[in-house]
Amino acid sequence: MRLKGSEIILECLIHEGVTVMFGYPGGAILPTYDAMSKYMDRLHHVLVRHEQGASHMADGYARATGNVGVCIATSGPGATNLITGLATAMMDSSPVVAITGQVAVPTIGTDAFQETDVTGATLPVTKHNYLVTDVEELAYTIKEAFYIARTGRPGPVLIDVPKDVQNAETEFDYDALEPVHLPGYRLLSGASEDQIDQMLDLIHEAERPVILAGHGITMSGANAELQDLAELAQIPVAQTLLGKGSMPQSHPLVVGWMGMHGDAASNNAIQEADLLIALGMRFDDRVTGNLKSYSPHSRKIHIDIDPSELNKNVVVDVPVAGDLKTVLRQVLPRLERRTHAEWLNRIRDWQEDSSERDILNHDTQGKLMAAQVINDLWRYTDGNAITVSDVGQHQMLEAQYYPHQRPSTMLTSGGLGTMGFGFPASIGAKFGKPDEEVWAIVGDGGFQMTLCELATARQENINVNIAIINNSFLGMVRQWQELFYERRYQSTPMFSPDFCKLAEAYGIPSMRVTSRDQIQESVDFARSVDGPVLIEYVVEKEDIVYPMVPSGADLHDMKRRPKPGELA
Ligand SMILES: Cc1ncc(C[n+]2csc(CCOP(=O)(O)OP(=O)(O)O)c2C)c(N)n1
Repeated sequence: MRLKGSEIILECLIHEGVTVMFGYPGGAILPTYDAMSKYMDRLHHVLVRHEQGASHMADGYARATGNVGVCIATSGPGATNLITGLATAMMDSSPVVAITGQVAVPTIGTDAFQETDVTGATLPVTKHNYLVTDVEELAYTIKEAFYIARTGRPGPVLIDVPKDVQNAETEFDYDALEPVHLPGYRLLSGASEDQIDQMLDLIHEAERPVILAGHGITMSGANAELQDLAELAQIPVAQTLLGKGSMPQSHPLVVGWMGMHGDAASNNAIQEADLLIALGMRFDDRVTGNLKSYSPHSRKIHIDIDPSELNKNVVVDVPVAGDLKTVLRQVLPRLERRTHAEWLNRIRDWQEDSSERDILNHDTQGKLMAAQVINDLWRYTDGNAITVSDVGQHQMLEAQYYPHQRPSTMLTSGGLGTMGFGFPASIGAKFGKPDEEVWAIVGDGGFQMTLCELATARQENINVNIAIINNSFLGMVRQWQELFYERRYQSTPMFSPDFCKLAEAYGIPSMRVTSRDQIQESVDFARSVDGPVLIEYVVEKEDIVYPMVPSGADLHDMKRRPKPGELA
């Protein structure tokens, strides 16, 4: 059938399984917007209020579902507004396809109105990108883009389509498209027999092993294999921020989270381990602290789908480039049972020490603490919501106080640490998982970066619950100023609008919570609203997230909350 480029774009999206896309129109993408009216029964377009929101929504959709999220924007400023979201998706290996309009091919390079070198600008923040200058290549390019976004180590892919290419006509037959063939793009599967032998030897010999479970577990669908490995050989599991939920948090072998604000028990275990089994993680500096003193007594196995991650930050004994699920399935049949009772007891002692220091076990003299809010949200949502946190203290507290039992239910910007991600990503997540309860957990600072999407939430009547943890500060930066800059609070005290009045202006129901006994009511209220709802939790202004490994310090050198009765 003969179709225009604009129609081919939308046909291809449908063939790729896309049902919703997040975008904002403009001159160079107008032909594609014009064509949308024909496809509205199969493709829902969500009109955002800022293109950054579109890229975060596509990312939130992708993280919640594992499917590719799609965002769409016009040339120039529309495309450049996507960049923060693409970089966020890139750092966390999230499959996103972005489609941007470009000025017509003959005007490229003339500084035409709203022309930007979008492929140049997004090169470092995409897994791959394309400028399509011939309508004959459009359909295959889109097919290839989806393939690249979702295979191997997933990531964002951008397709820049000049306006005249959208208007040009050609024959379209999706089923007749060539299969994707990419010389040099090798999809990895299993490990060699030799590597399996080496891994098994190290695991069987180890007395103090620790599994480091990363985001790759869930992306590879290796959750059951992880649990089998841990249970069979009785190996404690420490998780990265994005690895949370890879195994149920309540599982007795899950020690907790690792790194800068991770559980002390995990960090201590890593430092004292004689074997690290790193699965689908990348030894980020927030996870390792000082590399020179990182886990000094351990031998190390590292399995990752991306060979460039191996021996990048931490040199390991057995590097394995492969798909985690496949590799673990090779290991499991030959794995011998182990007990490690002494090692697990030692870890339990560290956990008991942590619970004595826990703010939840302190008398907070009636003050409402952010940790209490988040822990109560967990309690009253039965620990079963999808939470999408923004970046800052509330994000770290979410990771500490909202234990997740299922994969892909704790979404946050880990690698880039993008403030403004949480709220729009929660909208994307809810589109992907309409039957799940979705909470955006955001700070007063980050929420103000993308709060224009309140209008999107209202227009779509999307049922997201927004929890603003309002401490009247850019809290995490204030924390660093308190600890490392002698309390010089430069540019961190924060004026905010009356969030409840703001919600009202958007026609969104809201509630302000100032004491702990209102939290249950706030959750009941949020659940009773069919559509967006905003709850502002006014919390203690100057609290510190403990434990904290200062930037670049040794992983065991944690600042800890004093036990009750101890002086700070
Ligand atoms: C886009 C962006 N700008 C700046 C930062 C640096 N930063 C990290 S946390 C933070 C403070 C966040 O404050 P808020 O959103 O109020 O959350 P809180 O820490 O108080 O929970 C800042 C400014 C960032 N991560 N992202």
